Amino acid sequence: MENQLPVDDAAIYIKNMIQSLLSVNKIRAKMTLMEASTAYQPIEVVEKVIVPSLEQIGEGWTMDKVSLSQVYMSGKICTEILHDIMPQNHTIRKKQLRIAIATLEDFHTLGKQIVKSFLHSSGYEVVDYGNGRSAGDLVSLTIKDKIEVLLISVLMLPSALKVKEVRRKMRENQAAITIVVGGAPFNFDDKLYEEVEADYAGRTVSDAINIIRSIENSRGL
Ligand code: B12
Repeated sequence: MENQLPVDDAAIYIKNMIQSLLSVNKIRAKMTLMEASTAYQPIEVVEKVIVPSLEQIGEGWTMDKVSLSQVYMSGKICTEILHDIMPQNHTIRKKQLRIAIATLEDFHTLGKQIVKSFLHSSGYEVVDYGNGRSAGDLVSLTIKDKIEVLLISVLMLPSALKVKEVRRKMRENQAAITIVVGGAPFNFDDKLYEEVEADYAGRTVSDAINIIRSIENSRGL
């Protein structure tokens, strides 16, 4: 009888993805994601392959095993090939909240791009305020555009702490906008979102979608 060990597909895809990204091989990275797409739903490809691969590359960088240019190219390649795994069909919901997304004093853009793309494919229109925005900018834009839910993506702790400034400026302007945060600092510390006075924190794309649905439900939409 053959004695085959169960193969952990995700681990194989991650290994291939990391090798492709570190050798700046966009075609191989794309092929790895396409292969993973035959086994997983698009959201799972993100959570089980893209995010862990980049996390390991980030760890490699902190241990001096990976250069910053490799980190940069890895993020760039993932951003470029993301489109290929995204579901293309979507219908725009008729009644919906006015939602915006941005990175706050932070230029890690991929998480924001992914959350926006998946919300879009779930039928939500999301205004994109771009990257590296200041607290003041975000507050004036959300007030001007009558935004009801502001999604903030940050990957660095100093940026995460700036969310408190967004809340303070909103309060000064009597703006009752729901703030949803996500990104590594909030995953490391599950009380941080309360400290910075956000309303919700999500760890994944699925969390982002579920949070929006629950805000909609609470408002009878
Ligand atoms: C790629 C990368 C870069 C690229 C970014 C390219 C780009 N266009 O995005 C480049 C090279 C530019 C870069 C630069 C820097 N980086 Co960098 N980078 C990374 C790395 C390796 C991957 C990040 C990533 O794209 N992950 C994949 C995405 C999909 O995951 P994600 O953003 O977490 O998003 C998921 C969830 O968090 C969630 N989510 C995200 N946002 C939101 C929002 C909401 C509302 C919700 C609900 C959910 C949600 O959904 C997403 C999908 O699951 C991380 C390592 C890591 N552990 O994350 C380091 C990392 C974030 N970088 C780090 C650092 C220090 C830097 C630099 C300061 C380095 C330097 N000396 O210059 C600069 C700072 C740049 C700046 N001012 O913003 C540190 C941060 C440490 C800290 N705690 O502060 C990390 C953790 C690396 C490390 N291990 O030390 N980086």
